Amino acid sequence: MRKDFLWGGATAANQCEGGWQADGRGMAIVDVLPQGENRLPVMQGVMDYRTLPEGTRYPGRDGIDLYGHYKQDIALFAEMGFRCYRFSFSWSRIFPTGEEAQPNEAGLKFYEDFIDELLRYGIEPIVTICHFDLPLHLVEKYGSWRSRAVIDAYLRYCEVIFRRFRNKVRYWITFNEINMLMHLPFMGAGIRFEAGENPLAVKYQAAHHELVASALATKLAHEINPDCQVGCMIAAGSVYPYSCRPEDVWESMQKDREAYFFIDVQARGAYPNYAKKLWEREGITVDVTEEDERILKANTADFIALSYYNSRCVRTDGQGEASGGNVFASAKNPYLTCSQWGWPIDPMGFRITLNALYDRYEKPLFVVENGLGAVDVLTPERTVEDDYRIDYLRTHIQAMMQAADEDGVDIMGYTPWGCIDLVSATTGEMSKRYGMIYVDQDNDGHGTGERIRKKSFYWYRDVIANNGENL
Ligand code: BGP
Repeated sequence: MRKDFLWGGATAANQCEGGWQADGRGMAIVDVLPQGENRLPVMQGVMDYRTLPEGTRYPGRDGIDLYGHYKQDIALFAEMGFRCYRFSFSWSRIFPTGEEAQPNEAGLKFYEDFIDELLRYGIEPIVTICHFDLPLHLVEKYGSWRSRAVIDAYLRYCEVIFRRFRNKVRYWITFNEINMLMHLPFMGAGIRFEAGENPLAVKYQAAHHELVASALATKLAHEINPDCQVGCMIAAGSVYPYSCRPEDVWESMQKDREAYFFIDVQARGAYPNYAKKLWEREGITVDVTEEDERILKANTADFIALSYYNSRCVRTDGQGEASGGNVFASAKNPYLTCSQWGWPIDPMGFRITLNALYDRYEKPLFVVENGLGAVDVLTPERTVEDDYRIDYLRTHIQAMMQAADEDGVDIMGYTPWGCIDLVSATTGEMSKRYGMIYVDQDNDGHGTGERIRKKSFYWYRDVIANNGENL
């Protein structure tokens, strides 16, 4: 385990910030993700949010009002002993349409005050530049990342924040879970499909533009501050073959490659042959210029950030049940129990995933999301006895420490997801809680907004104080 291991927590603007109309902020993707049954088709890019009925609620707009509570919330993070805090900037707070000649000073000032508050407590800011977040204007005008124009808009935004926070932010992450573009294209990257389009071709072209943008942002960040580190990030989780049937093993390898594809480019600097072959087979032409190839090669990521919630499993015999509730299709793994949302619980899979990533890339890893979404009950004593969450975190931290101490995987830090309860990305609801801090708010946005320490709050405070030695 590194001596300077960065223990902390993670959130993102799109799920907790609120203040969606404050200080000149422009509309963003999250502002049009509805609550209820229309959420999934909108996130998948197969339903246009402009056709949603009157009266639809958009829970991401209000989040948990971190915007109005950040001093109080950061004080609670400091009380837990956080050494770092991962959060994201809302792009449209800084460039409301993405195309202004000058940034919105009020938006920059908000993040400056926010970062100063963290630094006052000695908490290292880890900033995700784009966490499922894009000014809606860029979606409407250009069709989002399918257009090269969005690379320029992203780089203008990057330049402004890299310069403004040059002396305050040392760790940047270019895109949250970049591979989510393949699974939930509108939520992840603002991609909505038009009739007659080949969705796979659109997604790979958008992915290419994000990859070039990520490489150019890495270059720019290093030019502006040679001491900063820029990471890429994937939704990770090894894919197991259900059996030793060679077809199962082959299929698990293909599924793993869906995520590796992005990191192969971001960490190694070139498109892997298996991707080029896949494009050929699918009749897809991705517009990749020689200049793009040079950019990708010359500007690889300094570290690989990842989220890990669960492993996955594939079987090719057409038998058995599917594991429910996850955006990644998976066969049910009979050796694992599942969360209330059907996500398998697999701490050993975490160790396997960390080893697999480190073997493949030999770059430092940063675990920037992990955790258990669960329904919490506030007791009459106004506390939450979340032993199930403590169990999940304990076993996962153990697995991570084994990867570091016994297997030699270089891990920079650990920031469990949703350290304060926030709006769930996939369900859009509050009832799927990850936090060590309870927020008194229900699925319809009602509640006092009061922040309450859960049992896991005190447990995690001790974990950090002991540097993970006493779980
Ligand atoms: C990841 C996202 C987060 C977060 C988390 C949990 O994919 O990066 O934004 O929400 O998953 O997912 P959910 O909120 O759907 O339980």
